[in-house]
Amino acid sequence: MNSREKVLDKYSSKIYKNRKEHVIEIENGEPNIIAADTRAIPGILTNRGCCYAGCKGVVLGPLKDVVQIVHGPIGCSYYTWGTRRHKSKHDETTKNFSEYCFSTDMQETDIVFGGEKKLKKAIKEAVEIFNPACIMIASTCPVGLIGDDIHAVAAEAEELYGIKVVAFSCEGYKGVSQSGGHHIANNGLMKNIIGTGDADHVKYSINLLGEYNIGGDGWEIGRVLKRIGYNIVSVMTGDGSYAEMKNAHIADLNLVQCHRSINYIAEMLKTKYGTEWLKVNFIGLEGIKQSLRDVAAFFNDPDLTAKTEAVIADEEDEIKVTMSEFKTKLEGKTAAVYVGGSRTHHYINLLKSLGVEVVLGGYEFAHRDDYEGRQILPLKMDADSKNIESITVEKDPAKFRTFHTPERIQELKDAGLPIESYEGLWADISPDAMITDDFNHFETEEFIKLLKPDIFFSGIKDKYVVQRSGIPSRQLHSYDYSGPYAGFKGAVNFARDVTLAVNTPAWELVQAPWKTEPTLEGSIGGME
Ligand code: CFM
Ligand code: HCA
Repeated sequence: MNSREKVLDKYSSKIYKNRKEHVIEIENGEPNIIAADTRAIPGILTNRGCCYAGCKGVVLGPLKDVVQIVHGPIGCSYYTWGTRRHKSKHDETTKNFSEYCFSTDMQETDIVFGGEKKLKKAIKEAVEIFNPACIMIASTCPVGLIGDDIHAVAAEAEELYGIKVVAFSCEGYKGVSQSGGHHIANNGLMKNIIGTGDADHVKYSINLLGEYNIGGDGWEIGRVLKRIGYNIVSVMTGDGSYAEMKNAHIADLNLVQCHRSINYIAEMLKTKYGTEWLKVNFIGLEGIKQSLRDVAAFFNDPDLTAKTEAVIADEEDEIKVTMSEFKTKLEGKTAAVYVGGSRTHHYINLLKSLGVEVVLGGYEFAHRDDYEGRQILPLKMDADSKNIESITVEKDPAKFRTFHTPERIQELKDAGLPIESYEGLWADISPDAMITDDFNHFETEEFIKLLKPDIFFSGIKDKYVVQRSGIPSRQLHSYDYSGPYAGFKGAVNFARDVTLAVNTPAWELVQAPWKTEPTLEGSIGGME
């Protein structure tokens, strides 16, 4: 039996039937079909989050000048209070409410008698104390169950206070993971905020989409882009703001880092305002250099192109020696990489450049296109995906503006520019890697025993499970309070943290429980 069969063999036939579609081997780089974006098996200890986490926690959360009121129990509010490390700073013109946690703190009585009154009161209080230009309301599970009309409350408050108030029905139970929440957030931002500003167009202007400034990533990417001469209109949504986002429609080009969470806005901006989008990856030197060159190729201005090459040479020169020193300490190591919906792929080139091979990997909630590439879209919708609203937008004749003619865009696409396209994980993962979609704790432990990676990159939910088996873990969600990891300087931080982790002698002293005690045998998934 190979490793895949050994792990799947422990499942009852019902669970086996489900999981065998999600656990696959890459055979000599051949593209494989994988089951993704389907329901997790109840009780299986998935690492996924919920729809509310994807909407409020991920996409809306970093909008610093917005008072974001969670309508629900305090636990849900607390969960999205700073834990994701999306850093932000205020400036002379933009307020920053990120340090606060706004919640209606629903109690049993609100569930029985309805929570709308409490929500109205919370909005009033927020307006009186903070005077924000925009309030967002995010629902949690009980709100959907009892039927509070948060959209009516938002409309009434907008009228009453003369500010923007937008409600998001992102109850945790909607969809199969946080991915549905990304989509709901994208729809709400597009319908209510993007395009409502009146700023004038500036030269070489871009929006940075799907960059959430975890550990300061967005700041490092922004530093390099500004050095070259680009004007960043808005970042969605890391250190982002309502004030900036209103004007996102004026940019010449959209750069998309995490396509999983924001491809909907990228597509809608193209349809409504004519803005093309380009897939970028600012993680890892190969990724950064390629992305900067692609952006320069899009603008095709000799000065910008020359500046791009000069900045690349200068930034690379600064980190070259340090990176190669770290490489000598990492060369030949193997890694497991399991993150949400796009980072696993984004980090492969950085790890490869340090001589580290990914032998085990996957995503929590990616869709098939994140594994196989965007060309496989559209995918057949199932009942769960149909439950998430998909909106269509129309061309806005007054604001529609294209940077290039359709013929020129076709030429650029033919020349290999990733305009409106992205490759999947298959394009870069090692030809012998083992892949698990919606990985669970059982599979994590089993594959660790079988494949013994030197380091495991994932999140807080399995970090200590991994470390108990004597393998160092680095969190690729929060960066374990380090970072930035993006950009040239970020690559050095990453290489340093990984080198320290892998070469710490303490890990050799940890005895994995299964090395000293018999482990429980049996099948997972109950009786047949
Ligand atoms: Fe995009 Fe993200 Fe990710 Fe994601 Fe996330 Fe995140 Fe992530 Mo945690 S938006 S899909 S929902 S890159 S919060 S910043 S680290 S799981 S891989
Ligand atoms: C989320 C947020 C999360 C969790 C990270 C983790 C993040 O899914 O709600 O499990 O360690 O990046 O903060 O993905």
